[in-house]
Formats: sequence, structure tokens, C-alpha cells
Amino acid sequence: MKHGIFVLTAAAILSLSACKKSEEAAAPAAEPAAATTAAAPAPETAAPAAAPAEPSAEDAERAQAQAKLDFATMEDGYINDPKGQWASAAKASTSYGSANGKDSSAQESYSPYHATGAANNESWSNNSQSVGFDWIELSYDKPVSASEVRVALEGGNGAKGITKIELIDTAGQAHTVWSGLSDSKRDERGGRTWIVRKFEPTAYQAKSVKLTFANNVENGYSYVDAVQLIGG
Ligand SMILES: [Ca+2]
Repeated sequence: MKHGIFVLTAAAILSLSACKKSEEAAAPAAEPAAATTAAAPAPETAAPAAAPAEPSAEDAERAQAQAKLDFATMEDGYINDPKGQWASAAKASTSYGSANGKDSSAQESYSPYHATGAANNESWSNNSQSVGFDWIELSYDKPVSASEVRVALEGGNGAKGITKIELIDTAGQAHTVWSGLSDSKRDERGGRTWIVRKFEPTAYQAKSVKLTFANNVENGYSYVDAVQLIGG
């Protein structure tokens, strides 16, 4: 602003001298005065207009609805993937309420049966919240050269504790396709969290998926709703 005034004043002096002495000083003096008052308020009113970037309640609600829609679109793509298969049978190291391994013929609550088929908000759950490891192994009707595994965890439970994904081929050999510390977080947009691991199509035919959870890494039970094997 100070620069503006200075420039205008200098311009006024220049124009004054250009007009020589014959002109009255009053006329050019009015010009910079008017220009200065016109220029000054402009930046002052522009600055506060840009400042309020805080979203309104309406904006926040809209963003939340958009996040839910994004989740639904993502999940719909998984569910309708023609290359995806849902498990037809399962067995697990433990089930909630039972330290003994069970298979999907036991259809009581939280048995491995609830991890077969498409995601339906009913899940297998392990028996320990903090000690040791638990696993669940899911088998599929059609062995495939696999390229991806998708795990739907009810409420995101187990997203941090999952430590290994193995594929089991038609000869019964296990192949680790991912292991380590999970970088997955609970997906707040929907009722499930999808753990998605992609890899090069396997040279072998995969018929089962085995998931392992470290019970002390994530405090609480793991809930596996459904596991999808992708391949052709
Ligand atoms: Ca289920």
C-alpha cells in the first residue's frame, strides 16, 4: 500500500512537471487522492473474504455422504467382480467360545461357516484377544491362477492384527503372498474393512486362502466376514 501511494505520488509529480508550471496544482492533486482511497480498501476487503475456509456443517455432512457413496461403489465392484470367488468351506484354529479348531460344518455363532459365502455381516471370530496366533483357512470350488485376495473384516476388527496371507495349491503346498506388519486401518466409511492384496498371477492353481492373525498386535477379537479369491 505504501508502495502504491509512493508510485502514485511520483506519478503525480511527473505529470505535474510534464504540464509545466502553467497548470493549476489542484487538478492533478485530486487524482492521486481519489486513486489512493479507491486502491486502499480493495486488498483489505479481499483478504478476510478468502480466510474463512472452515467447512460448514452442511459441507461436512455432504463429505460424509460422499465417503459412504465411494465405499459403496468400491464394495459393489468387489462383490460383482466376475473373477472373484467366495469360499465354499472353511476351518480355523479356534472359534469364539472354543479353543478347539472347527470347520464350517459347525454353524453356530462365530464358527468358520460365517466366513464362507459373500459378505453378510456375520463373521468367524477367534477365541483369544491377546495370546498367540489364530488362523482361518478358506477353500474355493474352482482352483485358479490367483492374482488378488480380498478380506472383509466386520467392523475392521483384525485389520491391524493380520500378519500373513497364504495360498494353498492343489498339491497342498502353502505359498505366502503377503506377510509382515499390517498397514491397514479400520475403514470408517462402512461396516467392513477390506484388506486387499494384489500380486503377480500365480504359476500354480490356488484352491485355498489361509489368513493368520497375531492376537497381541491388535487387542480384541478378529472378525472375518468373507474372503474373496480373485483369479482365472
Ligand atoms: Ca459372512
